[in-house]
Amino acid sequence: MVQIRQVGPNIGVEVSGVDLRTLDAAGFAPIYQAWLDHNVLVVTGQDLTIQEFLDYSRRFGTVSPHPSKSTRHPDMPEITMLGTGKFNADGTLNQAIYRRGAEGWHTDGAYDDVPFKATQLYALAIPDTGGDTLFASGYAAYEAMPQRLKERLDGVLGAFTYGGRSKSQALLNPEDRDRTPAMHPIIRTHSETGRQSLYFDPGKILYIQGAETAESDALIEELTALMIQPEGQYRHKWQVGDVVIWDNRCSYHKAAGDYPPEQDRIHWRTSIKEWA
Ligand SMILES: O=C(O)CCC(=O)C(=O)O
Ligand SMILES: [Fe+2]
Repeated sequence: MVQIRQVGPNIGVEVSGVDLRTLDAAGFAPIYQAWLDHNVLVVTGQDLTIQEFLDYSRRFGTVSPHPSKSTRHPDMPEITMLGTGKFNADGTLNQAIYRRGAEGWHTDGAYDDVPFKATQLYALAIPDTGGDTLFASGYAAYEAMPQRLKERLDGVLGAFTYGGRSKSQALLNPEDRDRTPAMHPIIRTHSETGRQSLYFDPGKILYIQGAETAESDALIEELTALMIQPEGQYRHKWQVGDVVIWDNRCSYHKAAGDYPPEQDRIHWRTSIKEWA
C-alpha cells in the first residue's frame, strides 16, 4: 500500500510501498504534489536500472547534463556519478569527489541562467556510518528575514558563479571555468507554489547587484546567518534503494561528508530543469 508521511516539521516527505517502474500518472500526481508541498521527497525501497532512474527523473522536468564533465557517467552524460573515482592514482583521497556537496549549504545550479529545478539521487552503496544529506527550507528562510531586509532585497538580483567568491572549480574542466555570472532574484516566487523563498547560496554568490561592495558583503553575511532555520530542516539517513529529490527553487542542502573514506558511498544523480 502506498504511504505518504511527513518526515520533518516543514520540509521532507517520504513515500513507501510504491514501485517507480510501474507507477502510472494517477499514482504519480499525489507524489508530485507532496514534493511541491514539502520540498524534499524520499521514495524508499527501489530497484532501478539507470534507464528507469532517468525515466522517473524525466517526470519532474528536463534532465540536463551537469557541467562537471569528469564526473558524468561515461556512456550516459545525463547521469552524474557521486562517490566513484574517489582515490587518485597515487592512492590519496580526491577531496573534491569525497567532499562534493559538503563544503556548505547550497542550492544546485544557481550559476546557470536557467538553474536546476530539482536534483535527484538514487543510492547504490551506503557507508556503515555517516554520509547523511541535510536539507533546509528556503520558505522558512524568507519568513525569518526582517522586514527591512525583505524591503531592501525586493526585486534585487544576485550574481552567481560555480565557484563563487572562493573560486573552487576543481570538478570542472578548464574550458568550463570562469563563465559570466548568472543573475537571479534573491527573493524568488516559486513558479508552481506561488510562495516566496530566499534564493541564496553563500558559496556561489559573487555580489548583490546595485549594492556597494561593503553593503553587498554585509548583506551576504546577513543572509548566510539566517538562511538555515531550525524548524525548516530535515536530515536524510540513506538506505540503498532510496530515491531522493529536492526542489532547488526553495531549499538548501549539503552532504555531511563525514563517512569513512575507505567505504563506498555511491549515488546516481540527475540535474533537472523546468520544462522549456
Ligand atoms: O551527496 C550528497 O549528499 C549531496 C551532494 C550534493 O550536494 C548534490 O548532489 O548536489
Ligand atoms: Fe548539491
